[in-house]
Amino acid sequence: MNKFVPLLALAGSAYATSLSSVCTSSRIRDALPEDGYILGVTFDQDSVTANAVYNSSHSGETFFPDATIDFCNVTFSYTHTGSDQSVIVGYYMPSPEKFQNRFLATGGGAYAIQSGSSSAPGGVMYGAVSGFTDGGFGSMDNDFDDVFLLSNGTINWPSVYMFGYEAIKEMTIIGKQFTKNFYSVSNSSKVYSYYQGCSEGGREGWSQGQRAGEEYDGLIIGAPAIRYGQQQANHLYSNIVEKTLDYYPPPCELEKIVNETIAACDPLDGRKDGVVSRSDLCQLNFNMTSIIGKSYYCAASSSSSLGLGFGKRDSSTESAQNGTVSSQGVAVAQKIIDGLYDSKGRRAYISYQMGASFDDAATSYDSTTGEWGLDIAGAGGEWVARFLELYDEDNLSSLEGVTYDTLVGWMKQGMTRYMDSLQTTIPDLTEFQENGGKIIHFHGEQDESIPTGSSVHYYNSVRQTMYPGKSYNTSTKDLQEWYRLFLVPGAAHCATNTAQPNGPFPQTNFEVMSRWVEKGIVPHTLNATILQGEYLGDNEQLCAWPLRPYWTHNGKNLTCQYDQASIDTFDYNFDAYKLPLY
Ligand SMILES: *[C@@H]1O[C@H](CO)[C@@H](O)[C@H](O)[C@H]1NC(C)=O
Ligand SMILES: *[C@@H]1O[C@H](CO)[C@@H](O)[C@H](O)[C@H]1NC(C)=O
Ligand SMILES: *[C@@H]1O[C@H](CO)[C@@H](O)[C@H](O)[C@H]1NC(C)=O
Ligand SMILES: *[C@@H]1O[C@H](CO)[C@@H](O)[C@H](O)[C@H]1NC(C)=O
Ligand SMILES: *[C@@H]1O[C@H](CO)[C@@H](O)[C@H](O)[C@H]1NC(C)=O
Ligand SMILES: *[C@@H]1O[C@H](CO)[C@@H](O)[C@H](O)[C@H]1NC(C)=O
Ligand SMILES: *[C@@H]1O[C@H](CO)[C@@H](O)[C@H](O)[C@H]1NC(C)=O
Ligand SMILES: *[C@@H]1O[C@H](CO)[C@@H](O)[C@H](O)[C@H]1NC(C)=O
Ligand SMILES: *[C@@H]1O[C@H](CO)[C@@H](O)[C@H](O)[C@H]1NC(C)=O
Ligand SMILES: *[C@@H]1O[C@H](CO)[C@@H](O)[C@H](O)[C@H]1NC(C)=O
Ligand SMILES: *[C@@H]1O[C@H](CO)[C@@H](O)[C@H](O)[C@H]1NC(C)=O
Ligand SMILES: [Ca+2]
Repeated sequence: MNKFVPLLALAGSAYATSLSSVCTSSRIRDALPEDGYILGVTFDQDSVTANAVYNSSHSGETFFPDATIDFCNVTFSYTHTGSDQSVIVGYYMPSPEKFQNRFLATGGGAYAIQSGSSSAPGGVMYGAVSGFTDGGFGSMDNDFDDVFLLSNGTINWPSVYMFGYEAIKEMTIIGKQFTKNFYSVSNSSKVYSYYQGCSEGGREGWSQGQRAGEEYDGLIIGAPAIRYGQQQANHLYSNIVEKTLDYYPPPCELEKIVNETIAACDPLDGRKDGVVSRSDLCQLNFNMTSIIGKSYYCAASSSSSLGLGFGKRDSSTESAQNGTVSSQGVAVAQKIIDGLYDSKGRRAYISYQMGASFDDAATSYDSTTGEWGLDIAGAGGEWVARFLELYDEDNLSSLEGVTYDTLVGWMKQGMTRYMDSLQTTIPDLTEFQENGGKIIHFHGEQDESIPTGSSVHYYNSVRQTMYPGKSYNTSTKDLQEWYRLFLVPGAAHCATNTAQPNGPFPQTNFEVMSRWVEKGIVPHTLNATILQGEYLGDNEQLCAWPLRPYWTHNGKNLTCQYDQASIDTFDYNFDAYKLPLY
């Protein structure tokens, strides 16, 4: 063995040389696909940038394990004939020695179409070229909502379709050929093609599965912001509940309701670990009215939160809150959990699972009156003001006159206007499936921004559309051959949950997916890791829907059980619409 040591050492320095020698703009220009490789697309040779990046360290990430990586950072732009909008794409290229014939497309969050610098490392560390795009929005710093209106009343429709699905599709088609050229992979050799993203990034993943099925071998989709017309407006539902019931709970009261719900429902899954792994059993067995009268206290604090998703607040300062949970507070919480019905009692949408935090319901304190009042959730407010009413505004100024029926109307308007761009619920994935593609779809069971049931409902829509006439169990079995859904116990929106720190998170999805696609190793359960708290680093497996987790032997033994009553709590009849809501 000894004689190989110098060779390995040599390889180490030769390796650094090889990355810098290939990471040049002239080599990048030579590797660009030819103009017209996609009809109407012309590359701007002068736009090419390339720089080698060494020892780039990433730790504490949710979607990939810790890693230190080297890569060639490439950007270039292209135009569509007849349009002067140039589109910038970015690719992180692993050094040739580390390249594993893989390409990974990545997406964004909220109204950002990309989160390249935080998502792309998750491919590079597995030997994949990782790509992202600015969508043609002017720069990587511009989001979709910055360019959506040409002026009040005038929609920039090309930006809608680019955000909807087109930009990522082009970035992938270009990126796959560019990858082959860059590493001199013969055209007949396979470069495995993947997508990974969460929230808006999850919606973008579905946009690809639904409309570019032949381009991908594997899609890793987290908590997707699909059913966009409903999803975005739904951020206003909690505020409309407060307004309708005329009660604006102090945030501490809602936090207490959440804490008590977690405490009561934690053991229902057979393991007392502070994690509500069975929000379905919580819904079936726990009545929040039992919280009425419990005292709460929160010290004065200043807080700020930012996230991948929607519905997060700006920083704020809150005074100390001290009181007892009121019947009105519980009524607001219960009505939020119930989800949106119109005035005729027909279901229009769904809500978060019990135990999730009530972010959309946050109220604001008026120091002159000493009372808590309405604080319109920005994500919902912007959706209605900008994308429905077409004003260049970030928010609604009031909810005056707004009822549950108004909200249903907004949902219908959004769904109809953006049915072929943003709605992203086409349930026929035949092309993707026939191409041999695999899907890992996951969703935090305590997501506070995109209802967990939204993913379950789409899974069922695909099952019923792809396997009509087959029984529930048979169609589920057939679907699971290539598309598997995993609910993540206790997890928040595309993130771990500080209120339930012992919950697992599926951090190694790329590894699991590449083993499924390239080696046929089926993820019967999904690999996950506890990423905080006293069990940090512990491994845990997640059950594949419709099986539900349950612990036996004093919480030591995980079983994935079939429980009809639990499954039924995730079954929705959206009878407020005449059209099917997929
Ligand atoms: C990267 O880190 C390794 C180990 O710390 C070091 O030997 C190497 O010189 C670094 N490379 C560069 C280009 O900084
Ligand atoms: C990659 O290149 C772009 C364009 O030059 C630059 O803005 C970005 O900071 C670079 N990223 C890294 C990690 O070097
Ligand atoms: C767009 O509409 C908003 C809200 O009415 C108004 O404040 C703004 O001045 C308008 N912008 C332009 C360019 O007319
Ligand atoms: C590979 O395919 C691309 C796109 O069709 C083409 O431009 C290129 O010439 C091909 N390369 C080889 C070596 O055949
Ligand atoms: C809720 O529980 C958390 C611990 O998870 C604690 O920090 C917080 O103070 C509790 N809030 C209330 C209102 O009791
Ligand atoms: C909870 O209990 C209250 C009071 O007993 C009752 O009115 C209500 O219907 C119950 N709610 C549910 C969801 O069972
Ligand atoms: C909260 O209010 C109750 C009753 O008004 C009082 O007894 C208690 O000391 C207060 N707690 C704090 C921490 O202020
Ligand atoms: C949206 O506007 C309303 C009414 O002015 C306000 O209460 C709320 O704080 C605003 N939300 C954001 C995120 O700016
Ligand atoms: C469906 O499969 C589950 C086990 O996965 C079984 O418990 C259940 O009885 C089956 N249902 C029917 C209708 O066969
Ligand atoms: C599963 O996760 C553990 C950490 O919890 C990790 O060490 C292991 O490599 C992962 N396995 C796969 C196949 O990704
Ligand atoms: C866990 O369950 C399996 C069968 O499901 C059994 O073989 C194993 O012994 C159990 N482990 C413990 C610790 O009881
Ligand atoms: Ca538990």
